[in-house]
Amino acid sequence: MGVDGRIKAFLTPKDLAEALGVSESSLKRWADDGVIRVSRTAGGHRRIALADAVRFARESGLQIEHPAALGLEDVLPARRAADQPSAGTADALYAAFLRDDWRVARGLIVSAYVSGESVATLCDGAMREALGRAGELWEHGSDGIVVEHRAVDTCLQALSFIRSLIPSAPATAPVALGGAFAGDPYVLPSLVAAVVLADAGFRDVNLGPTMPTAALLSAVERYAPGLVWRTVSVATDGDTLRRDLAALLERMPAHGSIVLGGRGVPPGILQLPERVHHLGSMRELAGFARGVLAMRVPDREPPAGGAAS
Ligand code: B12
Repeated sequence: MGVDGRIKAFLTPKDLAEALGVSESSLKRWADDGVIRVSRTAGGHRRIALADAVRFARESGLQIEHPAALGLEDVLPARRAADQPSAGTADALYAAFLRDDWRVARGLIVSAYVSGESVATLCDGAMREALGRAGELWEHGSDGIVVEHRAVDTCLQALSFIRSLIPSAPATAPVALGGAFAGDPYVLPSLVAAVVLADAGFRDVNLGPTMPTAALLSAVERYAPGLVWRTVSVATDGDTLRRDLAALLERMPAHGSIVLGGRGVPPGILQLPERVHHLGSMRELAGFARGVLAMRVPDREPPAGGAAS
């Protein structure tokens, strides 16, 4: 993922205390009180998984002041004055895209997440806006296309890194799987949906861009998902879309839902089958996912073949 090998998968209480600028004794107390999840080494020393440390920072509102203590200095670099989000994260991100300062751009996205912003808000907001501005450059020449492609790659790196910071859902959690409509080359919407759903507590299976109906049906058989997402970023006619959704519904486990979204969904699409929901944003997806999980009676057995994250 372009991140060097110094990132620490497990931290000592001292590392985390230093990163957060708090005392080691406070940190050990929080660990012993169960506020931070810890494991013990064979010798009885406390160890904190990086994902649990980041979750604690997000939930407590404590800032990671010294990322180097976690080995994250490459991902959360010190920002230059011009990159401070005073002018707004979207402006700073767009400026970093323009000069292909991918470290700063990746740092802005990862920092916003680590500081407590949700993946959905980040993607519907700053990331979408900055990409939208980069997307207007292609008409003005080849350099614009270079900026756009580099910006997408930087977002992929940042999202993959954020995904690695999300603790794995338990084997009893339902699977969410999905991908983009056949012929749709856009990679980010499906990845964002996967990260949003992983963050909500699903086991995510992202099948990426241009996913034909037949292949998605095989995946539904294999993973028995509780939720399927379909991203549609290129103009697609309503009848083709409805046929795809009807075929998927036939193979879905009982009570499973399908969510549909993206700029290529025909405006005002009607007559969607029951259990198919057209959502307008990643924030709506996050809310829908939380609702599904809250209503769910937990499985006694993990679904067969569910090999997700
Ligand atoms: C990156 C990009 C590309 C890249 C994609 C690279 C890749 N492999 O992914 C490439 C180079 C392939 C590309 C090609 C083209 N592109 Co283009 N592209 C973009 C750009 C800059 C970003 C798109 C993106 O990934 N955004 C990030 C995602 C996460 O955001 P989003 O798509 O807006 O989705 C949000 C919501 O719709 C929703 N959502 C999306 N999916 C889903 C799914 C679910 C389930 C839910 C709940 C929500 C949801 O949540 C998201 C976050 O808020 C946009 C700019 C823009 N304003 O969108 C132009 C843009 C979409 N492209 C455009 C154009 C014109 C093209 C080309 C025709 C250019 C050309 N002449 O070659 C081709 C067409 C390709 C094709 N086959 O259709 C136009 C479309 C104009 C229009 N009215 O349709 C745009 C708007 C740029 C512009 N202003 O001109 N593009």
